[in-house]
Amino acid sequence: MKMTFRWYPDAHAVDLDYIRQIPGVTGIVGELPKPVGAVWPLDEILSLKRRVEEHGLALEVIESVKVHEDIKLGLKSRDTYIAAYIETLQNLGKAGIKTVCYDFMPVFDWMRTETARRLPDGSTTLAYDPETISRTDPLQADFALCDWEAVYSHDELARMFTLYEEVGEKGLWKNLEYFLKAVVPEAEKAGVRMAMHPDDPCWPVFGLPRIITGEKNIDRLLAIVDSPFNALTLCSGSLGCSAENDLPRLVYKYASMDRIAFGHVRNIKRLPDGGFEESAHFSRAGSLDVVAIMKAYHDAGYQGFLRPDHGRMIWGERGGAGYGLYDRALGAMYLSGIWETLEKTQGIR
Ligand code: DNO
Repeated sequence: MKMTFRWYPDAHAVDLDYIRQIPGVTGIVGELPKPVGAVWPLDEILSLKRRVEEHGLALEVIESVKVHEDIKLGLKSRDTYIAAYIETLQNLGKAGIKTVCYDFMPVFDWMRTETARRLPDGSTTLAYDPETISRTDPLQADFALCDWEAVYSHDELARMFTLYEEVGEKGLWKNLEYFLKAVVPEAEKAGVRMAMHPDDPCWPVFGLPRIITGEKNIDRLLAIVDSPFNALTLCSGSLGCSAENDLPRLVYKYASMDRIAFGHVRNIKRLPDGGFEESAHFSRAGSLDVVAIMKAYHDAGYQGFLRPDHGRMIWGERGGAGYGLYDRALGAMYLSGIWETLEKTQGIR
């Protein structure tokens, strides 16, 4: 297992030198702030890599290369965007990047209704309230409610909602298959593992289809192209929104098959109304058994990348929702501590 940390090169950027001071973290999960669908030029990738390396860290994973909506919708223009995607993967491969995280969620990426819910200990966290979602019209929404980039105009959004109605779940699977069959063989040649991030939360939101939601569908995804280059970013918090997803079992199953290239490990607290809030990584703080999840990675002999996931805002820190330094650093230490314990107590009775 190689411990990494997500870093955004933007206004909320956490200082790379601070990340380097977190024991056990050696790698950065980075990205270029490019418009969706644009080719990432090799020189810009190389300069990002250099910037990270100048701080004593390695650029290990790219999170993420977003998939253009026309690909997910299966529009004619998709072939142009697929060609651009492949070119980006080739450039990443040339720069020595081995893993790319991506997702196939229509329109929105991860969705929350609050970015600063106060917890009893005074920290604030991200939360999802199903009632807020059910009374929100996404076309009229106050987008501050949702943590996604409001990159679309009202008219574009309305158009996409209509198109997705026609596409439905069935069409989305077909479009995913088309994408993977075109991209995975090229990713393989470029030496880059495609690591699909599950839908977050793992159910349809605002009536838009979502398909990477649990074991049956993950099996189906992996069968589309049966290759270690068609792999997963196994995100415990996203799949953990549903109690039906038994995380330690899923981690063990897919890691043993060598189909996890990247792991996001965090905890969430499922609430009785079907919503959830993001808790500290510590098992007792939420609904997931983080020790059992780490043990599953360990017992399956996991060699890939792992990162702590969203953090709460603690100690008065201000920063990008879920992506401050302090609580994620605590998460990294907690995960590394569990890992070290697993390593050192192997065989000890
Ligand atoms: C949220 C992240 C996601 C992830 C994308 C991958 O915190 O895990 O935004 O990066 O879904 O494309």
